[in-house]
Amino acid sequence: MTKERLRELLETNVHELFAIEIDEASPQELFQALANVVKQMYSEDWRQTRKNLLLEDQKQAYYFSIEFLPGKMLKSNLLNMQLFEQAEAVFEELGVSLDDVAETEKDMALGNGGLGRLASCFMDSLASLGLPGNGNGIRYRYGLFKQKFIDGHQVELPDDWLRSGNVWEVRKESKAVPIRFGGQVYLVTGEDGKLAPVYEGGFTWRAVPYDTAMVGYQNHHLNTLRLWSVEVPAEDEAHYATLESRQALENLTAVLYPDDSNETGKRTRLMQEYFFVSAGIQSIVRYYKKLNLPLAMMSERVAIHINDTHPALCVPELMRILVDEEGLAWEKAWSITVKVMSYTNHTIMAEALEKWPVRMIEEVLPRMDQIIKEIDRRFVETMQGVHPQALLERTRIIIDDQVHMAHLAIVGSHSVNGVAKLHSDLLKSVVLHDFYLIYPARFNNKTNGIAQRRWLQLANQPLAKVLDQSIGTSWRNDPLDLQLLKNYYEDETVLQQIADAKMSNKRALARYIQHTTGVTVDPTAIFDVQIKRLHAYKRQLLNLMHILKLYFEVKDDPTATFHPRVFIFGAKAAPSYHYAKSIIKVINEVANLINHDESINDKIKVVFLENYNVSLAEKIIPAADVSEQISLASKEASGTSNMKLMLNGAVTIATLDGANIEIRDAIGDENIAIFGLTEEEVYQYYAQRNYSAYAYYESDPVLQRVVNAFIDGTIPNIQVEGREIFDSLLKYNDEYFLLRDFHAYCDAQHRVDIAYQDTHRWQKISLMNIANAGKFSADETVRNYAADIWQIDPLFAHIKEPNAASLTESVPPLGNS
Ligand code: 26Q
Repeated sequence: MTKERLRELLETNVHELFAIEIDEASPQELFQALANVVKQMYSEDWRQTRKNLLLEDQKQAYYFSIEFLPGKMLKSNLLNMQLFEQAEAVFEELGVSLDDVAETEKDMALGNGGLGRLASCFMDSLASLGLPGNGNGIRYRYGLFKQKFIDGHQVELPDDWLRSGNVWEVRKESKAVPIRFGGQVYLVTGEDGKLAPVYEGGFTWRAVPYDTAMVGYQNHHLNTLRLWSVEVPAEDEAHYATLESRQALENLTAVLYPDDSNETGKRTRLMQEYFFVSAGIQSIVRYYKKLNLPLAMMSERVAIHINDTHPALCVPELMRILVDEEGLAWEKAWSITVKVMSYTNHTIMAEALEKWPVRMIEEVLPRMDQIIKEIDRRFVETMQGVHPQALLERTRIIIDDQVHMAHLAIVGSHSVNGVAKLHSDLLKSVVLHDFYLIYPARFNNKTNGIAQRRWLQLANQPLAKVLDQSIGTSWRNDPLDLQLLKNYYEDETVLQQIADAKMSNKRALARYIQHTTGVTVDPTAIFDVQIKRLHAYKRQLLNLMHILKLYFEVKDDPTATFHPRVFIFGAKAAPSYHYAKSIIKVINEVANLINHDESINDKIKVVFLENYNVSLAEKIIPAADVSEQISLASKEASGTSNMKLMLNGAVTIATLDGANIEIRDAIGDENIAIFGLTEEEVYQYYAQRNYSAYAYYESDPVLQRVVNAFIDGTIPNIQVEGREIFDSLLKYNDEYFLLRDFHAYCDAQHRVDIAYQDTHRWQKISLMNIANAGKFSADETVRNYAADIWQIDPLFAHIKEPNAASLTESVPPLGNS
């Protein structure tokens, strides 16, 4: 595609869409028009990929996730379709920048954080590896709330992301399916002697899919992300004549639940879970039946992945379809189900483990209730005598009138994985130990990874250019080739070029900070970044306590010699998470205090950027010098911002938690600042119950001054929040061991400061981080899921020259074969 041709297509689209001249088009209109061109251009490949999958009899994976967080898609699609440079050139002619045009796209923010973003990184990798793998989720009318700060407090505003339409999606009216809720179910014996369910009452809503193409990286392979939206059933319009009845229906897919840690037990949430699970499974079974293969072979064509427990109803729903609708015997259906399903656990935090009251499931999903009870009964029955009764009482699915969704997912899957080595080990030894005794072979690890294309090629073009010029461009296809950068460990020119790229990114972020917050920051200061959801266990408060310590140091001695730092936070708190919101308020007030204190002389700046999301991450990460990964050891399942920041040359300060451990192993102790309690030490405290926060407080005057600052008036406007934090640390004995780790943390921060002041040394550490980040590519992770769990192959893997692009021409149209 030449620049000229692209411009022609763009002009035609501007004319057709808006009836104006191209030079009259606003960036927003240019975005719409270009996205349209892109869509027209990939539609042929998209269709062809689907045909080829059928022709090649390929097994496909379906990733069921209640969250997807793709962010903006224009640049990624341009890159993957080899149109990026041409688009840049066309816009240059028009006197606008591609960045300004791309910026007008709304973020698709249908997720809370790590879990949703991981799902989208996996979608990117699946397509880029040419693997047949599709997403299945919910098309929320409103994405994750937009965060504003008013007087330092978090305020939530709706994210009306669909207001001006969504160019990427295609509504598939003809693929709609009915979803049944409520009422009663009786089993009656039919003429064939089989039990069949008879439904009474209840209501049936319609699930309509919206498909979005997931474009592979320069390989003409396109998968589908299918998101379901609720609608009034066509034949039932009359029943939904009133505003109220329509409202109730529309509420189902209206909002994403904004809590990423607390099991809230909300009816609508349960209905959402069933809604996208049932719709997805119905559409998979419908597709499978078109293949004219026996149902018993389903696991040779279909792999269904349960991303955390939210889609765990996949297990009973597939059973329902196989038994009730397809007439299979229970045992046969069960054997198929277990072979098809696999499950990933993303958390060990007890409060995030989903449980639903049996009563609620009975009422909302009566047939699911019966099937879950039968699964539970048979589980206990088959294990009786094989395993101790006490073990079965702990592992069964229904305990104390609650359905344990993780238990359902594990019993119904052939694979259970954690998301980093430590996390997977803890699943086996602690959290799911009982299940490990029953099903040791099911347990495995798949360490998370990130989309290197989005997080380096697109987000950090200055660095990408340096890499191209030094190690060549092979890293763009194979992230492991970033290793080649090690050859430049002593190369002053390359080291300086990397540092220059960082500086230009820091300048850009400094402008953004100035523009959005009014705070002036100096790009020669250390940019110290903590970006993630606000959670007590992630310990943003520990970061703040170190900031206060530095503040007092400068107050006491204006000649303090540490290098100036800008502390940058990005974090949303769940609207119902009171304590997390208090921490936001206090960080904002500390920022106010320090940023306006002239005696600090710009040695410290604190910036809390509003509305952290994928697009903001793309601005912050390339500009980061220091990456804060300071969760209490054992609590962060993996973390993924740790990987993104490393890939962009930031130096990590970290506890030995989640994937930080594997990052340390990859780069060596000399290139990371590790501190704090280990997971074993944390568990020892739990066992011995001998932690006393007060003892640390009492014996350490520096710590005392920092902790007192929350209640002694040092920080203005935080009477209530300051007291809450103070009490959490002392009265409630500091659940996440901040006081215990405080000194070690400050010491690690000091080591970082010393290293930074030795510019040459810092540059080398930064280079080593980039060079070793390839290991954490989602491509690698997805390859492992594909090989070990899903058993899927790339399209055309069996053909020697895997060039799908040239092959597509010679494939006969469907129906001719
Ligand atoms: C559960 C029940 C009811 C309502 C909400 C929830 C809920 C929703 C979202 C529970 C958890 C989540 C999200 C969890 C999550 O994002 N976990 C993160 O997953 C990342 C990808 O594996 C890891 O890197 C992070 O360590 C982990 O915290």
